[in-house]
Amino acid sequence: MALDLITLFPEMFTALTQQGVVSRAFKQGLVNVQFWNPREFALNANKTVDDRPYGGGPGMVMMAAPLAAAIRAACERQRALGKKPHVIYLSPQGRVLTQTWIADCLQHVQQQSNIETQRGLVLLCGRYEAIDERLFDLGLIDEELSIGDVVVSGGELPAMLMLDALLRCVEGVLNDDMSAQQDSFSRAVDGLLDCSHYTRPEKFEEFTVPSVLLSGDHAKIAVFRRQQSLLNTMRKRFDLIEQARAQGQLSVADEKFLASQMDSEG
Ligand code: 4GY
Repeated sequence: MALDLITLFPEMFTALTQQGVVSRAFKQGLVNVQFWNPREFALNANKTVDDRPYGGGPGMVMMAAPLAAAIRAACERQRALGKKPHVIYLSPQGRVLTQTWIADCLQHVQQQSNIETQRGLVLLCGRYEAIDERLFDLGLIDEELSIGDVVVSGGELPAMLMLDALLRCVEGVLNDDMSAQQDSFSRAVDGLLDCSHYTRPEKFEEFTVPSVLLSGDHAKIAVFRRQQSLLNTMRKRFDLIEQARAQGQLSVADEKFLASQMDSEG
């Protein structure tokens, strides 16, 4: 996988590349990563990358020229690696990131059927108030992506969040390659929340582990976990129940269980 990161703060990414499970993707060389600092593409002696907004108002705007040059250099490297560059700008104005987006993105970057169209990611991390609008006009940005309806001070944390979600889905990155597929929001659980989890001891303070989990009956355990998953989702994120239902992902048994719980919980 080829990755280019355009950022004024490349050191921030050590949180991703040097610690935790996802760092393995970098340490094992599964990701060919290159950082581009817009400052190195600044045209003047002071290495200026920001300026005051036309029309007045607070804050600064990232200048078009250094960013355009950085994006073009990153895309050139991607092409040299045989990838089709896909430039993503992280901003609150983008489409909101979902696990479905991650799964689709993974398909594009790992695509083997037509290697010519295998995507390489170029992530543009903004700072200050905004980037100059003409970067969009030039067609340099393929996709605008948001981590949610919240504003942070730069695109680095959103980019790291996106990369963490993406790279943990890559084969060989997690210890147990099942865990990436089974947790909350993955397609393997039909868009429902995860079930509850327990580990030793069997009794903690006044609470014991549900006995079915100690039974060794794997079919029974699967039913129990599915029901816990439905219950969790019903209580915490009812919108996801409705979404799963609309997509035909709830079985007759699921609906029966939900109806029984709705009766008892009101
Ligand atoms: N939310 N999702 C987000 C953000 C802040 C560009 C500098 C978000 O992705 N990015 O809040 N980014 C950036 C936006 C200018 C501040």
